[in-house]
Amino acid sequence: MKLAMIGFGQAGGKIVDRFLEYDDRTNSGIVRAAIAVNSAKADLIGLDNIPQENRVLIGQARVKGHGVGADNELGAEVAEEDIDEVQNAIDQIPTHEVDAFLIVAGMGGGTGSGGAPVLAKHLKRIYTIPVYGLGVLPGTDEGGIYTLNAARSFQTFVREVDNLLVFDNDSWRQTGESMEGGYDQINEEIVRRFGILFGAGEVGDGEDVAESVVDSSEIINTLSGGGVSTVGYASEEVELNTSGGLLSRFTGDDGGDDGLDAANTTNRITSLVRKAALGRLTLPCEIEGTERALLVLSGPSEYLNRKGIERGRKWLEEETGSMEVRGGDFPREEPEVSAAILLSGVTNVPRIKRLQQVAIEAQDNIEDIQQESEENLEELVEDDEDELEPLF
Ligand SMILES: Nc1nc2c(ncn2[C@@H]2O[C@H](COP(=O)(O)OP(=O)(O)OP(=O)(O)O)[C@@H](O)[C@H]2O)c(=O)[nH]1
Ligand SMILES: [Mg+2]
Repeated sequence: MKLAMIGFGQAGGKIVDRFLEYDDRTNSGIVRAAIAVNSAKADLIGLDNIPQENRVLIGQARVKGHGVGADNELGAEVAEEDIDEVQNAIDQIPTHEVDAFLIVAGMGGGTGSGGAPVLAKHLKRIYTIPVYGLGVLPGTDEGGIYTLNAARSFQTFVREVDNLLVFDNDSWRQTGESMEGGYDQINEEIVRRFGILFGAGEVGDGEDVAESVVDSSEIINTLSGGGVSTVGYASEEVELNTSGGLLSRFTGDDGGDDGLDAANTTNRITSLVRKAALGRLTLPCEIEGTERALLVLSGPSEYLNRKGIERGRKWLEEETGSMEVRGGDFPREEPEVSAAILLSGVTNVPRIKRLQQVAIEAQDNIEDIQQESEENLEELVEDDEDELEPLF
């Protein structure tokens, strides 16, 4: 499906920037337009792929391009004050060609955390197409203010969007690696998972269009009804053979008449589906109790058989207890077969329960935290005296 992506704050901007690169590399055609919004000028300048005219600096009058220093109330205020500037950028994109908006933001900082829900509310009022969020939760070691920001923003964001897709940095931290270095890998994981999912509804004309291909309406229906979503993923390599067909390195198949053994293909698909659902999710949770799910099997069409997808789908119905599990394929000439599973409306999420607890407890020591964030802001404005190249 075609998305208008808006990255809010630093994490959001970097991830949308990365989606553009993924789109180019894989020809997936999911990013119809990309916009970055930030209160920090340096973060906007640091982006690689988002067009200059789609980079919107907000809050200039208040924070002079220095960011809001993890104060998400200030983030929300500057977003409200400058919403027209964001809308001006959106006015330049062909929204009639877009299936949905996707607002991407880190929930732990100030700009994205405060601003993303404000933008979601604004877009919902103006447009009829769905507005989805992709919210990134901070690592638990980032400190109290980040956790508190996430706890508060999460509640607002999930209420304002049609569905909130979540990625939890905390469960993706690489041991022994700095978070900054780790972000590169994490962002790659984010774009791969969500890219395959949204890309499934975007099979081009010349491509192999089977009956069971997933289309955008199935993605939209799975996301409709709201709540929080998480994505599971697993893949297996397959080898290209010299005659242009493909051979599996698992089956050892010699490429007889139809190339592959159907029973073997079915078994491989069902085990991939299990791996995807029971392995690490973008937001770890119990899959039982999920309201709706979508299974996307992608890879060369000779590896995708309907029986395998059907079995995987049934298995997901049993595991989740959901009566609404969709499934289909996404033919792609890549040397791998992958299963991506969207679990929408998940109910049993330990991380979110903890965040809600934090939000409640924080009412008690709110003043300390406000103090901390004011100091952060002062520091930021003080040490950034050297002028940056003007961007606008
Ligand atoms: N996955 C991922 N998470 C990131 C990245 N950069 C930052 N984060 C996370 O996002 C949170 C918010 O950070 P930023 O996006 O820098 O904050 P901001 O929205 O720019 O807000 P301010 O800097 O306070 O104005 C952090 O606490 C991190 O958890 C990134 O590149 N990838
Ligand atoms: Mg920032």
